[in-house]
Amino acid sequence: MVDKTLELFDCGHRACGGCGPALAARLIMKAAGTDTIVVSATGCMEVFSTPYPETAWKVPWIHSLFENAAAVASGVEAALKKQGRSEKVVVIGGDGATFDIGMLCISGAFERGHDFTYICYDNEAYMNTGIQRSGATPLDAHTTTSPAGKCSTGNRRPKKDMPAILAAHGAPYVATTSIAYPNDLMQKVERAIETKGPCYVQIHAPCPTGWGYEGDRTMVMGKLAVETGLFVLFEQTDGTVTRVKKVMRKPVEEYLKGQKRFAHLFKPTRNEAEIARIQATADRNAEKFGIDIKLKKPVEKPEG
Ligand SMILES: Cc1ncc(C[n+]2csc(CCOP(=O)(O)OP(=O)(O)O)c2C)c(N)n1
Ligand code: SF4
Ligand SMILES: [Mg+2]
Repeated sequence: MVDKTLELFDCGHRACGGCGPALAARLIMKAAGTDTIVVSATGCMEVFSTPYPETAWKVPWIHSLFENAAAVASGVEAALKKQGRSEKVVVIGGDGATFDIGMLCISGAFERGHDFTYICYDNEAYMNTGIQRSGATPLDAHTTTSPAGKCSTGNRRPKKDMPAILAAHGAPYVATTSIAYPNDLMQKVERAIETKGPCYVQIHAPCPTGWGYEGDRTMVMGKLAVETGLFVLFEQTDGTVTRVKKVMRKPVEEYLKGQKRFAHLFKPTRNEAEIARIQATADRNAEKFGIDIKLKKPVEKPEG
């Protein structure tokens, strides 16, 4: 059992106030423990946590390129195996590193069956280089490469289903979680690390700077993504969904209207059609994973 009181991702890093990925790093390390080697892809987390010659990481940590963290981790894992060592390898990459540029290396590593845990902190765009869209950017979000304006309502494509892609590689454990549910996050990271073989955990990690909200609302944003059904928390073992977080669903509007990246859906006029498309995404998620809490109908008493 890992000692979760230890802070292996220390204070003093340079993330923005209210940074979801910074909280993700802290919780990941609480769950992973001291016997861990971290491989970190280029991105916000790597940049804000290791301004040379300082580091916030209290475990061995290696920086890979933007695109090859899974290949570097494969080599580290193979070397540890050869030396008969027991440290666990944890790869951490942003959504750009994971959904887009690192896909080839991730696919290869999962197919070869390396024993590591790949964690994607999903802040839904390339934040470190100025908020460009990625394969994880949701429908209609404004980014600098999917600008909303006269001719566009923002990002035209739905979010890529990365957990399904890695489950299709035969990953023994695939899970989604959120920084807004710290115990859920730590349990899933621990389970992934304990499971032999290549495992995947996707952490929804709101970014106040890229999404356009005040940093003290990060937990609220994380919770609303789950409560609206736009980000489903589930666990999948050997290809079968074994656990989902059920919710009393709220309309997607409650999540969208608090973020500047969706402001064009409400001003100067409400864009009912696009809000309905996003609601339909949440409805499909709810149907697919059965997340809706169904209240029992009150028993009608006979009159008289
Ligand atoms: C081959 C290559 N292309 C582009 C870059 C520039 N680059 C560095 S970080 C980054 C964005 C990272 O996005 P993501 O993985 O989502 O992490 P985030 O910054 O959002 O935390 C980019 C494009 C790079 N370092 N290497
Ligand atoms: S831009 Fe977003 S992800 Fe990057 S440090 Fe700031 S809050 Fe964190
Ligand atoms: Mg990102």
